[in-house]
This record gives sequence, structure tokens and C-alpha cells, in this order.
Amino acid sequence: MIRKILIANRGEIALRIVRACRELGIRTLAVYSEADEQSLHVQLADEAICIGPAPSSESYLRADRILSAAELADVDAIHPGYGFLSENAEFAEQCESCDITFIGPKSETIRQMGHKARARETVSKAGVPIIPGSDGPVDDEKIAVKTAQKIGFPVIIKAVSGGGGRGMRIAHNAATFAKEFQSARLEAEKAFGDGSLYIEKYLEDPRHIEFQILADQHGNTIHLGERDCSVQRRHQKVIEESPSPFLDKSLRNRMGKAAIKAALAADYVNAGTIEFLVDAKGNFYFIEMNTRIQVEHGVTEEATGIDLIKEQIQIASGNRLSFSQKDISLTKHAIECRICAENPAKGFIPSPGTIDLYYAPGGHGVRVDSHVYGGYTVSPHYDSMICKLITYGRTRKIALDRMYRALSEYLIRGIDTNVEFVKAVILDPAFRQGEATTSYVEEFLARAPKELFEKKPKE
Ligand code: MV4
Repeated sequence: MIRKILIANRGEIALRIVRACRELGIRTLAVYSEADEQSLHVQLADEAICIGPAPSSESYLRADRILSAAELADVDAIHPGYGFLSENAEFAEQCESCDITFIGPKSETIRQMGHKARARETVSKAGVPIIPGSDGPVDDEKIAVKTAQKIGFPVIIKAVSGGGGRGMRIAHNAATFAKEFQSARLEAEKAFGDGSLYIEKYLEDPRHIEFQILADQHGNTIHLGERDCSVQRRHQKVIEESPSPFLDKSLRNRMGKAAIKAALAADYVNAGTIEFLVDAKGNFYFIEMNTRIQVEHGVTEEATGIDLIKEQIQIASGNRLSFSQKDISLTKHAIECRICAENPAKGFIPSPGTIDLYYAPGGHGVRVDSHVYGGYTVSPHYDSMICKLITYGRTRKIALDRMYRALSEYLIRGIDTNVEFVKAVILDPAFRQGEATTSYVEEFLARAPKELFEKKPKE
């Protein structure tokens, strides 16, 4: 039985996990860095232990300190949230050997799916479509060029230990391939300590659509529909929604079945996400699997009515899923804007500092997942996201109109934010019509007037 959970994270996701535990009657232990002493997750958890100085490398990434805190407070389980140690197979393994339940898949699954070339091979063998590319990693440059020529240009070079877009390079012809290959290798070595690369045919202008999976320890694996995450900037998602305006019933069904196949092939347990790229004709291809709860999970929660964090804990406790595939539908339309402390007019540079006035939106169909408040200081040490604003309703139009209304009542003073930028996107006819692909933000920035992203002077 799980009676006490250590939350190995910070910010809004730590608070989100505290809330789920409260409703389940489970005690919580927060761990925090010196920079987060005043954080809400620390104040609202039942217990809290400081695990080090502000830099993540000395606190939230220190498996040894987190496991010490776990032993000291005698917790039964650890929830890793997203980022930090959430996809670290070694950490999951250490939890397993300490007899502490890691709330997530088996360490072996994290390792298998963390190797992006092996993940491709695993799901492909199970009959899930993948993008034409290399069979596994290609480390020799000469062989890599030949492989690229066989696939046909343009190709995309990706890091085997990467994911989420870092260490990727596009090569348009054989002449530029070597240079791109070398710089991808250097970047991958620096970022992941592994310069191993693989190659795929480059798809122009795809949509990024991902499926939420839940799998219990008894072999029940279901999907909870999709999230369209095409609106991203430099591989950071900005807006996510469910259902996708691009999918019809038939495509959703086929993609959902493929997502379940991929999860089964990975012997998956707990909550996970299968990422696909979808072309204009509706062809879809697996790109990678994320073995964690994702930032945008709330969109699926509001569209389906299912609490994914509670389900993660129930699954980790060994309980069976209390619903089956036929019980799941996207009954509402939900949309999320990631609100960040950054300045869109200055190339989106981070804007840490103290929030001296704060009023968050509310009302019917509005959900605010945030750890900040008036007087809170946004630290330069962590991600700049300060809030996930989610609105939902019966139709996409209701959710979008509600989002614009909610954004319009958001008051944040003292730091710069992207509120005006996302407002402009929500109003943009191309976005409204559901036409956004992964090139959308770049195109929008090229044609949008600069004033749009600046704070409106007070009337
Ligand atoms: C691609 C792709 C096109 N073709 N793979 C980016 C994040 C990571 N999860 C996979 N990503 C992509 N993989 C193939 N074969 C396009 C993306 C992609 C992207 C690429 C360049 C610039 C922005 C992008 C935004 C979303 C997805």
C-alpha cells in the first residue's frame, strides 16, 4: 500500500501531485532547493526536506539526496513529475532496489524507449508505422551519407539519446550532410553524453499529435485520445489542445490503435505518451515515446474527465484500471496556453523577478495550474513556465473564446510574460481554423505586428 509519496519535483507539477495525493488520503513529502523555500508545494505538502542549493544539478537532479530524504522520511513511493529525474532509468532502478515504488514504468522500459533508435525498431516490429530511416544508430560518417542518399534528401539527423528536438539537424543534400552530421554529434555528446545518431526522412510541415496511454500492471492498456501540440517554438510547446482539429473519427481510431500497439510492444505500465508526426494527407508516423507524465496532461484530463495523476498512483499501487476503452471519449474540447516569464518582443528572453501584482483568471470552464502568487519571485535557475492556463467547453469555439476571455483578465505585474503573444495566436484566423502545423509559430512571428506582443499601456 502507498501511504506516503515523495514528490521529486518543483513548481506547478509538484503542487498538482500534492493535490492528487490529498484527495487519495496519501501523505506527501516535498523536497526543495534553497531557492524554493517559499514555494507553494513546500507549504502545502505534509512534510518538506531541503535537498541542496538552487542549481538543479545540486538539488532536483541529485538522486542520492532524494533517496536519502526518502529513507529518512520512510516514504513508500516517489513521483518524479516531468523533467529532472523522470526519465532517468538509473534513478528508477535505484528506487526499485531500495524497495521504493517509482511511479512510472519499469526502469527497463525507460531505458528501451530512451534509446530513440531502439524505440523505432521495437514499435515498427509490432506493426506501427515509422518514418523511413536508418536501421538503428549510424556512427560512421561515410555509411551515414550513403544511408541518407538511400533514404533521399532532405533528411533529419537525430540523437539516439535525445528527444524533444535537441541535437537535431536537417540536411538538404549530400554536400551539406557531413557538416550537419558532425555538429549533431558534437551537440548530442555535450547535451546527453552520447554522440550516437540516427537518420530519418525529413517531413515538411507535419502536425505533432500525441496519444495519452494508461496501462495497469494486469495487462490492460488503453488510450485517452490525442493532444495536438503543433504550436511550438524552438521545440517548446506553447499551446496544446484535445481533440486535435485535424483528426476525424477514423484517423483517431487508427492512431489510437497504433498507440496501444506501441505501448504493448514496450511492455508499458503507467501513464505514457506516444508521439506521432502527421502529414497533410493524414499519414501518421511514430517518432518517440515519452515515459513520463507530460506538462500538457491537464488538457487530456479536462477533455476526458479522468485524473491522470490519481490513475498513475492507482496503477503504481497495483490496482486495475477502473474503466475500459469503450468508457473513454473526448467529451469536451480543452486547450492549454503555457504562460511563461519571458519577453516575446526581445526574442522571448527569460524574465525572472518578483511578481508584485497577481490576479489569475477563473470562472466557468477555466483551470489554472500554477505555483505562483503575488510576491512570488521567479528564479532564473529553472524553467520560465509560471502557469498552465486551461480552458474547456463543449466545442472548440467555446474553449477558444473562453481562453481569450481568461487571458484578458490575467494580471501579472513585475515581470514580462507571453500573455499578449498567446492572445494574438488565439485570435489569429489561421489558428482558429485549425490550420496550425509545426511551422505555425515561425510563420506567425514573420507576419504578426510587433506591438501585438507588448504589454498594453493601461487605459
Ligand atoms: C521530425 C520532423 C520532421 N521529420 N522528424 C521535433 C521534436 C521531436 N520530438 C521530433 N521533432 C521533429 N521530428 C522527421 N522525420 C519535425 C520535427 C519537428 C520540428 C523540426 C524542426 C523544427 C521544428 C519542429 C517542430 C516540431 C517537430
